[in-house]
Amino acid sequence: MKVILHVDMDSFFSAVEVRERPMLKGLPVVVGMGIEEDKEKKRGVVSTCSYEARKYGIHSGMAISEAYKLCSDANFLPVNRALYEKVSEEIMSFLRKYADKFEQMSIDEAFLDVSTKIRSWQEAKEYAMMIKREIKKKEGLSCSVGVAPNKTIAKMASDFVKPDGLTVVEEEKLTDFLSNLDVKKIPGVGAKTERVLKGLKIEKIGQLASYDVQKLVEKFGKRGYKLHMIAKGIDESEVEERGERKSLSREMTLEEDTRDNNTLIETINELAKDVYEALKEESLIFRTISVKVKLEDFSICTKAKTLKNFCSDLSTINNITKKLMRCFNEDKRIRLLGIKLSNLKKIDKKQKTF
Ligand code: TTP
Ligand code: MG
Repeated sequence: MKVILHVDMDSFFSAVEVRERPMLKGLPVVVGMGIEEDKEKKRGVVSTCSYEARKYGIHSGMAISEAYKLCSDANFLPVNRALYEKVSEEIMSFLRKYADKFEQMSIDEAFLDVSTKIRSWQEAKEYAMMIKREIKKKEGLSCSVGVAPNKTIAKMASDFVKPDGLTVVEEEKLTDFLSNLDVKKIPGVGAKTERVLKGLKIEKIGQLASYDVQKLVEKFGKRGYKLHMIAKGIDESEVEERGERKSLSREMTLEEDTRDNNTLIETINELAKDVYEALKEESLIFRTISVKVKLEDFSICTKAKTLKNFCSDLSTINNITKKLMRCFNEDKRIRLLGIKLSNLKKIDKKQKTF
């Protein structure tokens, strides 16, 4: 049998802050950007908050000023990212030991494929309980765990009971679990998709599962098919360890060797756009840009620039590649152009604020 665990820490940033300051235990705590610079709490955004603060309606992504209106007595703390990253690393390396295959999804969540270690759903439940206990003992933090036959259902299961939850969805109970959940519980279904589905009179996952798949494909393209599969509880994706990427590059061989400036600029613009899209897709930021040129005689030259700060915007990629291009003042015609971004760093995908 296939058994996947999804572990997600509870109110992660604020739980770490509370652990460091036990006096805050049981109180509303809001962690957010821009708090230290702005005593009036007018600017900045909530990164997360304790469950006590959530009772007042405060949530991630909300303006600090709004959170302040909802609960002015809450403890407002600045983001101490280095600390959360250190705690996250400890948790992840601990979790990795308990998995056949391990995949970290963000600063506070991971998938564990534990299939070879488990022979029944009861055993799977006990295994998850042991992991929860160990994290509590080692880190003093609580998490919620979903156990299921695949990744997507495991993720939905960890969200089902929170905080300190444990939800096991056995293979045979998949349909029961899914059918009455709102479609927005499917990972990746945001307000926009939810609205479109509502327009089709689809509100529950059960309705999505029995909807004509062709009509979903007409509306959403390939994604319609994927949504339908997930609604039926099917997800074949594997838990995969993500190796750290060292660089991201795109190259293009020109239709013919040329020195024509317009063609070169057009190509470099296209490459910049491609590499930028890939950077965004993988939630990376960069410090170094290189431009590679292969000449008509197949000789290769590269020029690179390393920036002072990490960067992720298209205009910087465009400006610097153009400047680097000017350094190639050979007479020979150009056969191939390439852009490489390196010195990469991962940012948190679900994080809207830094
Ligand atoms: P989440 O796991 O989404 O939230 P959480 O752990 O705070 O709460 P929950 O108990 O519901 O899991 O995100 C993990 C951390 O990522 C969170 O503690 C703070 C950060 N984060 C942001 O900085 N901005 C955001 O918009 C979100 C959603 C999270
Ligand atoms: Mg979390």
